[in-house]
Amino acid sequence: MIRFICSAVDKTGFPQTEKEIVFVGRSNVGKSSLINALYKQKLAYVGKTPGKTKLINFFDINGEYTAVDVPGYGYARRSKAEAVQFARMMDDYFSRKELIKLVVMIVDTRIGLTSDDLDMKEYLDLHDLNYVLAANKIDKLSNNELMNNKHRFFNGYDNVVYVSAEKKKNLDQLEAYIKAHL
Ligand SMILES: Nc1nc2c(ncn2[C@@H]2O[C@H](COP(=O)(O)OP(=O)(O)O)[C@@H](O)[C@H]2O)c(=O)[nH]1
Ligand SMILES: [Mg+2]
Repeated sequence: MIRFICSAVDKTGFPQTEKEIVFVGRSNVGKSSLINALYKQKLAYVGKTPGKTKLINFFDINGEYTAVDVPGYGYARRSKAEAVQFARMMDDYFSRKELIKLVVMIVDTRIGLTSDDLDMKEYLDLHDLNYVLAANKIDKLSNNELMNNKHRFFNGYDNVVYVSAEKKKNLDQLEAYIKAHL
């Protein structure tokens, strides 16, 4: 059974868990869609307004692990205060390092890693966190384009799964990757 545990804005609200798999990504990359597709239910809000979710959401996945949905990054924050609050929330969350088994970083297969994605990757490397790239929206590419983009954008990475949240493609590969890191 998959169950919503709670939402939190800071570490005072984080639940006690054992193993976490966290989903990160630029706003609009399809993070909510991917979470919903992977767990076959509407856990995350698929929205038209980028950056709407400002909470960290925790879900219990069959008692096996906790899936964590953190707010999207890389859109212009309304204010400095908002940006500072976001950074603090991320730092608070990622300080739970020993619980975090894998970070699923969702990127757009059509554009590869943007500078915001590279900042995120650097942050993960700095904190020594395991991550897998979920290169999403492959349904928007022809086979030939996909082959070219794999080569152009993802050549240096051995930890990539190419998926489509919308068409539910290769989600079993992502699931296997997650299971292997629990
Ligand atoms: N074609 C296509 N569209 C997608 C895919 N995943 C998400 N989208 C669309 O991209 C937009 C943003 O999706 P959402 O899940 O809200 O992204 P989030 O901001 O990262 O949570 C929505 O219009 C989705 O329908 C995908 O795999 N393929
Ligand atoms: Mg979302």
